[in-house]
Amino acid sequence: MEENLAKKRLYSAVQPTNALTIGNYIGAINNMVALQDEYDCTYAIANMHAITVRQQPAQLRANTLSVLALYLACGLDPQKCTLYVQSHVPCHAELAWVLNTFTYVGEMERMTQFKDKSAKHADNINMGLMDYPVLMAADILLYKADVVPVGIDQRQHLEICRDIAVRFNNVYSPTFTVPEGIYPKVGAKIADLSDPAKKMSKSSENPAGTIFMNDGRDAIIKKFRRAVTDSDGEVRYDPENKPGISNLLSIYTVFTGKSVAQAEAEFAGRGYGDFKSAVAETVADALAPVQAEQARLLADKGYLDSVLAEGARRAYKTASSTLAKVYRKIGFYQL
Ligand code: AQP
Repeated sequence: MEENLAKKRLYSAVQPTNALTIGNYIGAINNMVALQDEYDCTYAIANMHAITVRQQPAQLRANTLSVLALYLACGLDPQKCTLYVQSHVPCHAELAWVLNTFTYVGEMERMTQFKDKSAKHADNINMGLMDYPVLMAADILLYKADVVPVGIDQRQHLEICRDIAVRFNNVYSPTFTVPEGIYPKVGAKIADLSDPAKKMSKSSENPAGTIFMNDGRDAIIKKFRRAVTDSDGEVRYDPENKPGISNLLSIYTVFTGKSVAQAEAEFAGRGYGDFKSAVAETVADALAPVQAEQARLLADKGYLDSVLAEGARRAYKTASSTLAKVYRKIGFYQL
């Protein structure tokens, strides 16, 4: 499969920082799968982003294959989309360097994720952590993406990517496609089960509030049973006043395909205990076949490597042509 000129281009990525969560699934992967027929899709495993916080090398390597196997197990089809590892395409680092010269230090200091991660990793506030949005802009712009499906937590980074692209285009001539974000209608920000004010995150210090895609049935049921709710007893979608219940409703509707109204009607007059059990059973049932398929794929390293080799080849073709254009425009002497 080569670049499809008839379709709009789409780019998204996930960091192999840990086992993924149902937040990553609902906010990103679910949409990535749904959109793979409609768009010309490129999906990365963002290991260069991952090292902005300290990683165990062996674990990072293992997580990289794990994310690929999960992509495939969730239904991404390597015949339809390009699946690759970010560090296999050197153009990302090269374009990020150029884009750094179009980005202001003050803008990066204001990024919410930089502030959050600086607080969390106070002993390692490295330049990469601050430069994360510029590398992300390079990722997206290299593939001329028209659209980027991400969770709401990435909105600020996507806005800065658009600003950098417009800035560059204004200084030279139109070079970059300015991308639009696609945010899920439900579940754009799945909350931590034990603290609904916090985003569910794969590197949270409190795994009790996080459902990992590889959690077993017992762990899933236990975590949902302990999910923080409220005292009014009504299963109703009201994110402001009932964040815990609304979060569970988002999770339930995504995994069942039911609407919020249908789910509210289903649990009208029933207690939170019933509702939590139903959400837990639904998620456990949905994840079991994905986990089995992921395990089967992980046992076939030869196949996974072949998907990544083909993905890197295709990704490099598009990325290197964008980079060559940028180098020409900015006046880098070419041989
Ligand atoms: N809780 C969430 N709800 C909805 N979407 C989410 N995403 C992450 N958490 C949620 C979306 O998942 C995609 C991949 O995220 P990432 O790997 O780039 O890292 P992240 O956004 O920083 O997610 P994590 O889980 O919190 O990772 P760590 O702990 O490594 O920082 C993105 O599209 C994101 O929006």
